[in-house]
Amino acid sequence: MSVRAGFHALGPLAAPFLDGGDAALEADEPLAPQRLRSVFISDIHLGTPGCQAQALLDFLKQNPCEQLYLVGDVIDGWQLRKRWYWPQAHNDVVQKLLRAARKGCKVRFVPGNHDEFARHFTGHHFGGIEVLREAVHVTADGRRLWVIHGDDFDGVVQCAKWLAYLGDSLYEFTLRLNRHLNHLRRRLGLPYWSLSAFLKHKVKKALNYVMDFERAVAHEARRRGFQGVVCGHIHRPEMREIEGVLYCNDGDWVESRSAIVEHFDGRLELVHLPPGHELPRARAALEETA
Ligand SMILES: [Mn+2]
Repeated sequence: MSVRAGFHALGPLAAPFLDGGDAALEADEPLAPQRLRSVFISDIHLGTPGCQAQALLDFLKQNPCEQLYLVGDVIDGWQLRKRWYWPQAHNDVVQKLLRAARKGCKVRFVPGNHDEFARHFTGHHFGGIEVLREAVHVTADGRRLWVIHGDDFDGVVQCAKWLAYLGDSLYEFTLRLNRHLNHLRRRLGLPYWSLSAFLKHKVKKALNYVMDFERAVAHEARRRGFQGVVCGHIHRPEMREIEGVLYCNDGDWVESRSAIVEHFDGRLELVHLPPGHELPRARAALEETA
């Protein structure tokens, strides 16, 4: 199946990718000088009312970069399948990303669980955007960062403590098992095992859960020989050292409006969109966006 045929098979989901030029956008946008070496963003959830597309457009406009990583859950295929929601601002985000790629920004897309349909296109390019199952980023000061969405850890986090006793090979096996289980669930028409729903029902345990997720991701990054990891998925922006590994979570564009950025000297920073941006009126469908 060709890539284009594959996209047609996706039906309306593929529409924004197949749209033509964005002449209107280009006309009033002079090319700004690059301020950053790299930008990492994730959990945008285009296709849901909770997505803060306009805020993201402002951020992208203010922060041109050489390398842009889209760390998953960019488009919320799960929600779009339930209910179609695609305002102009969401289209503008897609066009903005395509335009950045066309203008020489190296854009890499690591799909998450909400846009896992794109995982079928791993290794392909779309308008200059490369789709990868996971990525490795080398900072200007030579550090190797593992770039993943993070949903592979959903199934192991609860078991992380006793898995640590049982050794890494079993741990890795459980990671793979989680991938296959969710693949199977999709084929059976069952919803993805939702982390946010889980968090809401176990509020008291939520903080522990986040810490377990962070530890599990950092542990695996270190085991694989990386100096750091950039992920998303749990909508908790964070940058701190865990077990000697730099754990970076770029947050989301539903609530925290945050990103991980790399300056030209290799310095990494967690940034939030400054206040002064209107919150969207529609705050529904915030659930199931983890
Ligand atoms: Mn996710």
